[in-house]
Amino acid sequence: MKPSSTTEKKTRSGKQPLDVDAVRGDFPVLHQRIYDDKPLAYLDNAATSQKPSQVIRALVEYYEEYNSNVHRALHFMGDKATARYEESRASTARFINAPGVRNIVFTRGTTESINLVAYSWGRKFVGEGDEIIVTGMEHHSNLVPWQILAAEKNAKIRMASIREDGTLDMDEFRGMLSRRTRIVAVTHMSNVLGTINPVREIASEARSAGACILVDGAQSVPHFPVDVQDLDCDFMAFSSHKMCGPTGAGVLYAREELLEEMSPFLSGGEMISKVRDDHSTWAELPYKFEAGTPNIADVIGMAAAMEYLESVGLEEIHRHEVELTHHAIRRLEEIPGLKVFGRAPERGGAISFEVDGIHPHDLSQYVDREGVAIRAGHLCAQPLMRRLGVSAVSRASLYLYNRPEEIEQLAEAILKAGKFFSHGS
Ligand code: 7TS
Repeated sequence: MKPSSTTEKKTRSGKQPLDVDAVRGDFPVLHQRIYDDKPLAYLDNAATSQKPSQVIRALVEYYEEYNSNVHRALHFMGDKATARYEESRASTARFINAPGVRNIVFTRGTTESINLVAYSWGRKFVGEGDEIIVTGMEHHSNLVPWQILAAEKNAKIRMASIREDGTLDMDEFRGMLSRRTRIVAVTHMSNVLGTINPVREIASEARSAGACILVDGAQSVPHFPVDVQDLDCDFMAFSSHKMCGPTGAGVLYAREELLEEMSPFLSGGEMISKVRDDHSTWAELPYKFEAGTPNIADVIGMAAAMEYLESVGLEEIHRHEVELTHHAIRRLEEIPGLKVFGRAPERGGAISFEVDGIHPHDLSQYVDREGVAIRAGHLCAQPLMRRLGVSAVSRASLYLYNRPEEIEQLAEAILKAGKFFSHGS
């Protein structure tokens, strides 16, 4: 996918700051005004990101020019769809520096990728008395599949604690590792606290204990360079829609030897080699894990999104987000009665907070009327909410196209909400 001329300039510029105006030019949705002519400030990127024209065009092109099923049709459009679908796999492998395309399984997203591992790997390699280590900051999608597996196998979930500053208690985590540990399932970046976990170190500790490691990359892969070989992880799961791509597509990266040993997850067409009357054999990797007609258009759109992010520069995106996050935290903490959760030194742009006397749902509805989109709720992290001593939080989450003006719009809206709710009017 050809980057826009504006982003093309930035790619060559190395360590220059990200040209946010040029980036915003690529996102049609950001230019609208809502309610009473309020500029839209979209600060709900951890839930899902907006899509640039380059991605939207890739989807339209697929449907207008070569919509066909893949790996079967012996005609012009079928060949083109298959070629683009498989090029997308190569782009994905490059994006996370996987050894090759056999390591890349396309799924519907992070949730499906983790379920795939819990079913196909977990049901084979986790048994009675075995242990699965997770952390207290996991999204439900990296906890519930392990709970189901543990209940089925009489295995045990152990949850490593979060310290006061929002970082993982590494000493406790090390103490939990033992010969009974089968897998460590850890988020790379918390969708609540923004904490970036030391995944390379966790992987190396897990490996020394003879355990596997799965990294939930839903909030990391979209925001900074992730190299699965450098991290030395066994599994990495992430979603297209959080990285400027379409919904309904995602990735499971896995080591080849693990994929070889694992049983299929879904079965039927596409994933077989030979089908006899009473048994079947499986297709080569990664097709053994891609039963049925895949989400062709959205996988192609996801690869266009990766190419877009590469053209802007993942380092540049991360630097921009970290700077804006520090600015946002400083600005928000000037607001009386506002408390930000999480103080990890290594962090990204998911900023959760509470405001005295205002329920997070009321706050998010109020700031919405001021044009600001944030999220409120337990953020699919109920165990973490319990540890924070709250039932819900408000969260602003940032991405490459956000600007300080939007932080100001949020701060002003919260101040206005404070006055509104204290007067009870
Ligand atoms: N893991 C993390 C760390 C996440 O933040 C999310 C989604 C998921 C897994 C699940 O991803 P999915 O694409 O399969 O749904 N997080 C959020 C959020 O923070 N607000 O809405 C969705």
